Amino acid sequence: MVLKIFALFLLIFVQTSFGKYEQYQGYTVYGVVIRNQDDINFIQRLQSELDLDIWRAGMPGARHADIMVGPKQREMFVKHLHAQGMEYYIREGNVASKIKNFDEDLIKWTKSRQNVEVYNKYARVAEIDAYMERLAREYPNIAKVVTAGLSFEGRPVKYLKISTTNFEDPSKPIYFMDATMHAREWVTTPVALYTMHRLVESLRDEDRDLRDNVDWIILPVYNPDGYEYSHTDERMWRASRSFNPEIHEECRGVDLNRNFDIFFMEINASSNPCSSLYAGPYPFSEIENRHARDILHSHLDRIQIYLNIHSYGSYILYGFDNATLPANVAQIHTVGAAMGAHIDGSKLPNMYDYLIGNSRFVLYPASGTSQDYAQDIGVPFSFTLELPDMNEYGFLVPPQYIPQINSETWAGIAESARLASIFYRARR
Ligand SMILES: *[C@@H]1O[C@H](CO)[C@@H](O)[C@H](O)[C@H]1NC(C)=O
Ligand SMILES: CC(=O)N[C@H]1CO[C@H](CO)[C@@H](O)[C@@H]1O
Repeated sequence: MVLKIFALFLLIFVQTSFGKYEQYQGYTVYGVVIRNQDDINFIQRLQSELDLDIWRAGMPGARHADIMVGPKQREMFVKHLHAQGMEYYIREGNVASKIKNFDEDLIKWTKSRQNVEVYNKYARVAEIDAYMERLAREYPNIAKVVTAGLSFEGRPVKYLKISTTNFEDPSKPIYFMDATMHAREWVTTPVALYTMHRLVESLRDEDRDLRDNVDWIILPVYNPDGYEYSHTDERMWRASRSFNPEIHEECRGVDLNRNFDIFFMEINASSNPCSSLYAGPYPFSEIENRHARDILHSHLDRIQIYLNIHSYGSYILYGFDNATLPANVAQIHTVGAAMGAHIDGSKLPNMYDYLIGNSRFVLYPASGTSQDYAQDIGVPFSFTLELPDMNEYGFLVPPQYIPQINSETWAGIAESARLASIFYRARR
């Protein structure tokens, strides 16, 4: 009997772990050389036609596109590329084994080390929340945990407020950053946690101005449902996990970065509930986005920078996606370029330089993004930050690189906070 139950457990275990990789069996990641804007538009059209998963959009002369293609779409995909005369190569022959290797290496790495700090690994939501609670307990005069509300599946969405003056000094600008809006972009959360660490636990003398003169709102896991799901079930999950059987009986989730109330569904988002770019039934249908909207609006008079952290591609992007530049674009570009230069100044050799510019022209047009929404409602500096993939790992950045990405990105964040503070004081 006991043996039977054990065998059953084993069977279930084998089946679920098998299934976890099986869903990516036969999936390939293609590198595609992007020559010009026509190529970008062409890829965008292919994406909606074949429902491709674009990992990186690419940029003429600077970045190839990375596109994940399923076994059923492969033939059509390659045929279209040939017809367009585009050059391509296979970047990842088998996504299933790539993810399996990543998981196995991660387990080995975790076992071989003890007490890895929460900001130096891919921690789960419970451990991340516990870290913020600990900071608030140990540093009650500067750190406070706030629960914005619940996620669709009922997880608390928590963020940390950092202030030496209890958020009561109007002469200070607020820096609002969030991470892991897209579930699979795991490497973004450590950057948010490391920022807390540097400001609260391990402040250096040269950074004292950042804690004394700026208030911080740091939301490390924007989309906890999707993030947990990408750990347990589907590593390449991107969207939220909301479910409405009246819209679709099976497909779940909305692309949170297409669901804000700006240019909603105007520019190349999807109305197909099964697409990973589904914009949702209406703007702000997603509760996680309503939380971020509430944070933005309740501190709008003082939020000077909004930083929406993604992975990957090494880009710093700003609005608007309708091809109109914000009125203060010169200042925005100055801050973005300084951030990029500071990151570049501390990155590893042979890594891409950051590219800085308007999101539509540098990357691709998208509607309903939080970056555009924040800019439009009056946040002076609203950026999308795309972290590096260390040149070849895509979303599967090995944890060994987390400390490097944390420290180089912190250099950029610190600089952007300083510059934005100067502009904030000048505005008053
Ligand atoms: C683009 O959007 C911005 C922000 O809402 C707006 O100010 C601008 O007029 C729009 N441009 C066009 C061409 O519609
Ligand atoms: C820039 C871009 O890709 N635009 C596309 C958006 O979708 C329409 C309709 O599918 C295309 O015609 C555009 O080329």
